[in-house]
Amino acid sequence: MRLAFLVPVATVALFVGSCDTGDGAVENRRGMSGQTAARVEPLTVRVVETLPHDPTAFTQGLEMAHGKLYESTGLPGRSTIRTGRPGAPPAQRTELPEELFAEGITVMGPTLWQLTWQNGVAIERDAGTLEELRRVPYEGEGWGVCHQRHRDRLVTSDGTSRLVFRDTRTLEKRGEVAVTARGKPVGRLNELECVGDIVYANVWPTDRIVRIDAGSGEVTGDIAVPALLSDAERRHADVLNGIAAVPGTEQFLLTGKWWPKMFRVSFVSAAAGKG
Ligand SMILES: [Ca+2]
Repeated sequence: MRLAFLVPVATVALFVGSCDTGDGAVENRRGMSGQTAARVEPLTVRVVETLPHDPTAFTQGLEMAHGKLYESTGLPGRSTIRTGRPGAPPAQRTELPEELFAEGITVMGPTLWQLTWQNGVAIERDAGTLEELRRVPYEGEGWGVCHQRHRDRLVTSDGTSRLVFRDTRTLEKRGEVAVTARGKPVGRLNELECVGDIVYANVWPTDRIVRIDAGSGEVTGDIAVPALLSDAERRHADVLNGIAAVPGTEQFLLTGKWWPKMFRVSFVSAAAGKG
């Protein structure tokens, strides 16, 4: 179901539009729980730099660490882990066994975790050599993962509207939070990025990224990513999926599955983006 899912731009626009009140100004209101839902800030992206990206990479995980970009790609027989300078051909690259469908990644200092979609395992690797160190059983589907270093836990997604917190060594579940925007569940959370207590999540299969308060699960920002690829580029590409914070900045790298480009962007208020 996640393969080659091409969404016409108009469909995406309708999907995103249905999540908003129309004019971008979202009022507080009571959610299904009866509690006052938090305000959701409408955001867009400002492109700072356009970089090349491997159009054969079915991007499932993207993260910067050790001054390098780490990327995980999926599909059976085509799954890889690669690292290098952003925009340059990978300096290192490792293929996964044909039966594994790779998903999200996160770097934890000297090691990294790479999830698999439905193979029931997560792979721990040496972050320097990308060599596989061990496999750990993983219950359910693996989609996105990121590391909240200051809380010593992993945050994972599984295509639902929940984020699961896990032990950084065993991957055992330690808790979870339901993700809601204005009191309503936000499902299909995919690639993740941890920035302090904020978790950014791509919403599959849309051009939407949500900014989530990981403590409450409330969406505090809704990023409607505009069409970054030309119509011709988009015809050969799949969905937006890949968000990596650029350390020391407030910028992010964004790309997608089979996208020929990657973009260094800032998230800005949707009102400012129109100016
Ligand atoms: Ca990421």
